[in-house]
Amino acid sequence: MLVIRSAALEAVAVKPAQYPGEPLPEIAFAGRSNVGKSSLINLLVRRRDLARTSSSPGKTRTINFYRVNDAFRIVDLPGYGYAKVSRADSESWGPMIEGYLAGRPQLRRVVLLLDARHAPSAQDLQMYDWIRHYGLGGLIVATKADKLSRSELQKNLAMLRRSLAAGAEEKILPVSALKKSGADALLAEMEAILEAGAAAPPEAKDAE
Ligand SMILES: Nc1nc2c(ncn2[C@@H]2O[C@H](COP(=O)(O)OP(=O)(O)O)[C@@H](O)[C@H]2O)c(=O)[nH]1
Ligand SMILES: [Mg+2]
Repeated sequence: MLVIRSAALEAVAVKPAQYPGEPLPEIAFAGRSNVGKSSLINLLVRRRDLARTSSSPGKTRTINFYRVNDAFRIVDLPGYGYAKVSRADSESWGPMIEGYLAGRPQLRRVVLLLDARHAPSAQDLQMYDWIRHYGLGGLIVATKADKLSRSELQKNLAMLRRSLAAGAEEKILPVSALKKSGADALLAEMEAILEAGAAAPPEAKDAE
């Protein structure tokens, strides 16, 4: 069981020169603004306020690197899909994310967060295509599961799986930061990802 003993913000970056230098393995988290990404990161590391949570979405336009156990990093990618950001901000988002996905050899996986209540947006689908393109897919988190009944949740997990055309090997894990549920299953996946990476470094990720 992955036990998080320490977690600290190590770097806030808008360009690769600002990424941390030490090649620790990284697991990144992506999703629409307000999907619950900061809340989930805080739940994983059991800190109320490591990643800032906000009821005014769209503010995080940086890539935030959290160093965990001095062994790996959780990387908070900037949220997308919020209308009220400046044009300059929305134009810098794509290159910022792609620069990270394409140019970060120690990146092991990108966890895509989707709201358990809703069908994925066009941008969610595009994001997941991108994640798959770089060979970093296979783990999806359905957030805010507390907002659904058990049967609605089961129905929506199946809907998300169909919408993403996700295969049986791809995992979709429900979580609730409010009820503090789902973190253990996600931490177990993260541990497996980190161990697999240590055993056999992946091949070049953008090979055709
Ligand atoms: N009911 C419920 N609300 C949540 C949950 N996670 C986050 N929220 C709320 O959703 C809003 C956005 O959360 P935040 O973590 O800042 O989202 P981010 O923009 O993706 O980082 C906040 O008002 C949170 O309190 C959850 O599991 N359940
Ligand atoms: Mg956030």
